[in-house]
Amino acid sequence: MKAAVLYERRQPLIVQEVELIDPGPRDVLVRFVASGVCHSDLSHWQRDTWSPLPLILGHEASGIVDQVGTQVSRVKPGDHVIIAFGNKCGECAYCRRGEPYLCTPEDPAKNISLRAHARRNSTTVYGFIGVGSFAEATVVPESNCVPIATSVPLEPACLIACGVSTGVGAVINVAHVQPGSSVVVIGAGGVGLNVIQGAHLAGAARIIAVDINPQKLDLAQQFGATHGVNSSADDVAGRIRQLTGGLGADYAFEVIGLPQTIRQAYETVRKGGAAIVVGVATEDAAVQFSAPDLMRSGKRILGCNAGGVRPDIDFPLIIDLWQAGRLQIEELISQRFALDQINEALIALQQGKVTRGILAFA
Ligand code: CND
Ligand code: ZN
Repeated sequence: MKAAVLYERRQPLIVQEVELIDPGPRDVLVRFVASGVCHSDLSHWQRDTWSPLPLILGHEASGIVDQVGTQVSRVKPGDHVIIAFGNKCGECAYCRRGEPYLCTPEDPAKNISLRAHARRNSTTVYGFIGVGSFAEATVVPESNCVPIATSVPLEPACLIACGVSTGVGAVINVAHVQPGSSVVVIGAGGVGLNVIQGAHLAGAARIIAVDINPQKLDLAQQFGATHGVNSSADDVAGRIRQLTGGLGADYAFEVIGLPQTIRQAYETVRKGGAAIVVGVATEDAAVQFSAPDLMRSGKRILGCNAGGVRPDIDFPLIIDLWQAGRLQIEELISQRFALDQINEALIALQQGKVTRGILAFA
């Protein structure tokens, strides 16, 4: 199959033939229909991170089951699926307590980020968080496949695997945003817009988008933001205080991954409010808080890994909301690229030129 392989960080991905591993007894071979291009892919291209090389990036994907291992029972060839990224072993303490987004396989050899995904000649090629969707196909454990009805448009459904579920999940599962509350969303990109539509869905009265790109602030309003603050021109803290009756917001979501904007989220919430860290910062990033201020203010700082999403429960729920017209998903896609154009797609994301770009394989 054709795949875009990352050999050296910050250098162009190379689109070439690789050989996928054969599916094991509980694995599924899925042919991709679409893959979103998320900032996490861009970060693993640009930053020196934990992910092993050579690597096929891409983790936000939908497709059609092509082959199944001998012990697979939850899907069959021809089924439409959204692929959940990361480990979903079903057996560790976290999976057993219903927190699959924290899955930590007891046997490190079962970590799907580190297992062989494909081969080129004799070189092992890895698949990003087990998915590797900048390619024509993948092999994943059946527990990573969420089957969906054939009536659901499969191409936009790819965005449910990360951007939509992370954003909506951050609001519903992690922060538990209450009706009538005030919500700040710092970073109105592919994930941030889904925090905004999640907050709208949860009945937030004020949804204040903060971004340095005025076009993203316009988009934010289309997805439910009631106000926009251009942080390269406006006094963010002052403007948010003014919009929230002087107290600060009930919730502030950081959806960029920078220490200074994580700090800004903490500062913009009222006493007792919650700052939710969705953005992925560099591995060495640190943010300072005054310990007594944290204690006295009763503020909460919440980590948000994959939106606290349980794919088997939350993907179908998101599809129902989308089909009922309560979530916009097609509207997130501003540009389609072919696999050969993957480097252009990453650069368009880096330059802020897309709402969400997708690779379309059909
Ligand atoms: P995308 O690039 O689409 O959006 C980022 C937005 O932030 C853009 O609109 C930028 O204009 C804006 N921005 C950049 N710098 C600033 C700044 N200093 N102040 C204000 N706004 C700024 O990225 P994305 O939405 O795909 O991803 C956003 C983050 O979410 C990124 O860190 C990604 O790795 C992370 C993420 C986390 C998770 C999770 O599980 N927690 C899942 N997926 C992605
Ligand atoms: Zn992502």
